[in-house]
Amino acid sequence: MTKKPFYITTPIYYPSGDLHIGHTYTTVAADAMKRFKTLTGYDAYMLTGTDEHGQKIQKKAEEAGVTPQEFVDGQIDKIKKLWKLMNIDYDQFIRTTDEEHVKTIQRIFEKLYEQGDIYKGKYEGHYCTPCESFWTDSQLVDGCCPDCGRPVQDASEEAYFFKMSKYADRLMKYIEEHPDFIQPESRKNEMVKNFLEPGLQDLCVSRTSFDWGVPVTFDKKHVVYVWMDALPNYISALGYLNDKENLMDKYWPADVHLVGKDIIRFHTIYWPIFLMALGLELPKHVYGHGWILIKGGKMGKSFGNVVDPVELADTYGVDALRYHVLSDMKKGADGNYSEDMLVNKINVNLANDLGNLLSRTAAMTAKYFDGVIPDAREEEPVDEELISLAEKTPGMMEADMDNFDPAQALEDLFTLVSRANKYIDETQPWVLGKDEMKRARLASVLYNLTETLRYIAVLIEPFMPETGGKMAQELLLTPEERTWESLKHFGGYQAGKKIERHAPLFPRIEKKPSEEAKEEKKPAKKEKKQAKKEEKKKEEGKKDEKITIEEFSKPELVVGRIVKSERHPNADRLLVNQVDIGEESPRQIVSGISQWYTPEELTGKSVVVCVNLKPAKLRGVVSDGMLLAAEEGDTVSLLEADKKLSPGSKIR
Ligand code: ME8
Repeated sequence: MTKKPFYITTPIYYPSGDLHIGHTYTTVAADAMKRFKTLTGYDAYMLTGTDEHGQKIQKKAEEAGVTPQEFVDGQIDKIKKLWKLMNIDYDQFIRTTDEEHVKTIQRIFEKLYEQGDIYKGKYEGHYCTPCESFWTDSQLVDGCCPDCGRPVQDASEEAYFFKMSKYADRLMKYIEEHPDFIQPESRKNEMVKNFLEPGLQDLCVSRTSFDWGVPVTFDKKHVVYVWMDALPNYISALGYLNDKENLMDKYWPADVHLVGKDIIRFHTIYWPIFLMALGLELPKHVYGHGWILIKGGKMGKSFGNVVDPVELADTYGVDALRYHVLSDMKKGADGNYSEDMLVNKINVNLANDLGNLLSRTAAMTAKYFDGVIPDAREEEPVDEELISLAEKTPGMMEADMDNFDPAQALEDLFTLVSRANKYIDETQPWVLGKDEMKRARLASVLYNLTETLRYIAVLIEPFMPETGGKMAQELLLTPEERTWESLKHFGGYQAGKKIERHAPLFPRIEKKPSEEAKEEKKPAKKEKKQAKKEEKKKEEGKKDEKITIEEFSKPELVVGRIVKSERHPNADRLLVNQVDIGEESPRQIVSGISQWYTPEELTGKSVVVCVNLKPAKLRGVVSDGMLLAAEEGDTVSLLEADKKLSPGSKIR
């Protein structure tokens, strides 16, 4: 059966300096989409590359004292290395200096000139070099570029023009008839209101004031305007009007051009009009994502706040970085980057939620079944919710990805991770393990967890390929167990394999939050005082209330031993404790006691633990239980239990 093609592109990057995590977002998102489509059975093809002509690059080369060609040649390796590091599985890397691309541009220019869409005239206006954009007087904002706010240069020169106005009505009609062409909707409205409705002016498509560009074949002192050179990369890569292999029939029209919101205008106005003039179909979708912001502002060299993806990937791992950027950029909105947020996500979502799910399941399988899950089954109603969520998750994620929303797809996947963690709490395998009669049930519980982990391993791979691979390795998944089809019905995991325990998927990161983060997170003194007052009032009221013995037995109290304690990554007041309560692995319990205890003092203490408190996230870290303490004046002391009592002993 021939697979359905899916063609996805990233913008081609200016090789004018180091790429930052903002650029990385577009490429990682495109890669995740390509991999997801491949998983679901498509013949997915991804294009990326570099946009190498134009005044900006020529200037950079002059500054560096080399020719423009030498300058761009010197940048390519670095960019390709970055994509390799980020695990980008692109199919083609195009450079606008490639001979075949240049051919395409020259032929397009000739064709459009011959058919009368391009004509010669004189350009009088302004040019913004950083944006490589022309502006008329009325388009300037306070005399500066309306896109980036920087000063513009006066430009007056003989030039070729493209008749944009001729196609404006057709484009407007197309946008109306294809409401999902420009996504998200807010960007569509912006384009229509700000550019199409006021009317399009003819576009200047050649320059004579510099020469680093594709020469116009019939008028050599002109080079083609850099956007008319860059946009057709999407078709020159497929062999349009050049001598490369013809992939146009297979992949054109593109399924999606993924671009940042700053260049959506070029992709939804200029590009479709050029395509109409060439008699080609328009791309099915143009998706304009937001920006990754730093402290609410744009990232860029000129702002002095670029974040280097190579450094971050080296420090925290590629998948953690991929996860951070993908989950952060909600559909249509800007994302935010901070190192504290990244560390927090690693500790909470990756180490705690996902990593622990795998390690707890593997540890219990090792303990109770010597690492081999037997085929015994004994289902109970509590399994139903987990199973049906696992079966629903692939479809939900597919819909999210078709909606260009990797952040939502990851959220859906991590809902399954949380559900599986909750299932461990509900089924309490460590209790089942104590009863010989419950072995079949215990096997079922561990099977269900392993099978859920298989779903997670397969579904996480497009987003975090290394993690998916590691999980598959630990669970000994066969190629058949890693297919989309195998996720149709819960139960595809072949029992009987002996699982070995591996190193944690994501080790917790010990990192002091920045001073600034600390300040932000401190509750105001006044709020604290008020909360204390209210609590005191409540406590006083309670003294007179009597409760029944049934009510008293509601909290389940046991003896616990603190095996490890550390400071919370984001809150000064809190300590994150690992407490042995006689379960398979220690419980993580967060307590607001750092004012009275150091982590070292706590380690080894026998304490009283309430174990059936609903788990909660405290400043992003899950707390599953509560340590009991007494309060006297301004001091808080933990209730300690006799050291002779073993962890897990019930307190009544
Ligand atoms: O625009 N957050 O190249 P480019 C998210 N050559 N995305 C960001 C970002 C940020 N902080 N900063 C930049 C060009 N980007 C042209 C494209 S395509 C035919 C030609 C995104 O290297 C930006 O929005 O300046 C754009 O989509 C991409 O990085 C490349 O930017």
